[in-house]
Amino acid sequence: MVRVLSCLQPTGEIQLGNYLGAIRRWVQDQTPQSFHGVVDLHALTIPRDPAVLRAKTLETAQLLLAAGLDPNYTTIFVQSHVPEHPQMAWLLECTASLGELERMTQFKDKSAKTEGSFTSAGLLTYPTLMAADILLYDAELVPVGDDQRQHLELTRDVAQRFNSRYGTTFVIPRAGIAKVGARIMDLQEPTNKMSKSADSPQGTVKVLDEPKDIERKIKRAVTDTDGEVRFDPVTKPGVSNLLSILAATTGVADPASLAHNYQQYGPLKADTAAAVIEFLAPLQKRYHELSDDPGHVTQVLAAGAAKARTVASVVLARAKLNVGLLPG
Ligand code: ATP
Ligand code: LTN
Repeated sequence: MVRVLSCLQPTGEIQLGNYLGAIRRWVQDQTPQSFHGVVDLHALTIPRDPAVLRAKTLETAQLLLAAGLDPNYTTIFVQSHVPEHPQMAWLLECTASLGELERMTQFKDKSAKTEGSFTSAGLLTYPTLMAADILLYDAELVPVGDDQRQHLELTRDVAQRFNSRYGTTFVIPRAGIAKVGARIMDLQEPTNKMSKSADSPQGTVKVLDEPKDIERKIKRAVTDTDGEVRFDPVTKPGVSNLLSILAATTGVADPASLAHNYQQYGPLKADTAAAVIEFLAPLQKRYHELSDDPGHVTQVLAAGAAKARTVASVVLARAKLNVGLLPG
């Protein structure tokens, strides 16, 4: 059984891209070797309202349960409940180079957005905390969306460097990126990825959106003026995004193969909206059922943190010993 780990940030309401690119596959492939975290420490790279962060952390965990992660198999935990994460992150911060971290596109994009105001040091060191999340669990496979490819490469490089400096310590993980749905784009700006923290309410389908809102957002999605339905993400990003969403929500392996069913954009949008609504309905129903029992998720997270620590503490002890820290 392959050890799997992947996480998501409690930075907003989960959107369709998170679900199609990541969470759905966590659910399909879950085994007793699966670990999934709500990474609240990562969310602190930008100042947040404390009450909102706390609420979003719980809501995110609840959504993972509603999506079908079963705590009888999968370990679901909150990152800050497992103190091994920031400890390991320091060892990895001292293994990554400044240049490597400065070259991360996520750092460049996000620091450009905050330029002139406050840019936290955590935004730069974010990828070493992410590497700690992964390496602490001896994870072999990390199922993520396409935007995380570069962070996974960095994790591998840092793990290999640590192993060659201090002797074999870490398992070298690989990224698992979906063939369809790995990069869902914003409906209003289809050259940007859909993101839960972007300020684009009409371009983002939240997984808990009402059917009428989903329909409106998809029907108003930006396309182009040439009128031909064709899968070509470079010259026709909007139309290709709709075809990708339709393929991913109806279990079709090749979005290009759907294009010939449509002569106009209207029917493509209508079918895509219907497919998304149907696809999200079971998750929405379970989410509302779970909301009636908020104590349940708290219990799941307490048990998850305890289980996560049994694994993470062993790997952290191994890394501390190898790097030369005196056992306490
Ligand atoms: P933020 O906007 O705060 O950066 P996000 O919406 O990008 O958040 P994360 O919590 O950072 O989401 O990511 C959780 C998982 O969802 C990751 O594996 C990420 O690759 C995946 N993911 C995020 N956006 C998309 C998208 N548009 N298409 C496919 N996968 C995505
Ligand atoms: N950086 C990721 C979230 C994340 C993650 C991880 C993903 C933090 N730690 C460990 C996989 C494994 C993001 O921004 N989507």
